[in-house]
Amino acid sequence: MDKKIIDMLMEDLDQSRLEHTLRVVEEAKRLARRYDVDIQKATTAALLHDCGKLKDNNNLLKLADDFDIMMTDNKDLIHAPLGAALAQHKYKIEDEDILNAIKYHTTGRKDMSHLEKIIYIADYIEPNRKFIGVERVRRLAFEDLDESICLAMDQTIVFLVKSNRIISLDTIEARNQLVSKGNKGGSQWAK
Ligand code: DGI
Ligand code: FE
Ligand code: FE
Repeated sequence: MDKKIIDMLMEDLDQSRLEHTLRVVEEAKRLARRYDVDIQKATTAALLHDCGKLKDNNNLLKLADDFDIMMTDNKDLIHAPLGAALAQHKYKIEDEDILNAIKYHTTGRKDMSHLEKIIYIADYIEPNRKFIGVERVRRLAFEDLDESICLAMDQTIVFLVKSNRIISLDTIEARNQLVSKGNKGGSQWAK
């Protein structure tokens, strides 16, 4: 089944996106082992998490329209709900947890399942990610999953503020829920 998915992904994604995907799969498997999540589900979700990042941009916009995906001003976010729609209709995935892990992998959301959390953080920490602060999130991911997500979200929010971009309400709600449960996130940064 993984082989079939990879063959299909080779048609839709460019080479660097496919390589990123395979790194996210390895990271997701390690996290699944650590947190007792079904390895096959984690593999499938990781394989498909960016399946909406089509190399053909025209096709992406047309498909988003076909699936009635809300066109925000924000191109970065479309690939996640589009990916979930493609996973369901093209890759024939029925498992809701896998579909949600794909749908929310960029923004997160409140009440994330373990699988959703693992995919979110695997995407953030895969070995080629170089942004400032990633090392600490990488370490935390295997010690305290919620804390690693809280920190990743705070870093993403700061990045979005600095680049004058819209912040998804799902990210804000997820981050607020984690803080209300006692996670420290970016409050640990040097003042
Ligand atoms: O698809 P990937 O590059 O592997 O990673 P991703 O799905 O996490 O997407 C990362 C991009 O999405 C990055 O440019 C930051 C952006 N992003 C994440 N959360 C938000 C966001 N962009 C906006 N506008 N709003 C968000 O809440
Ligand atoms: Fe993505
Ligand atoms: Fe990704």
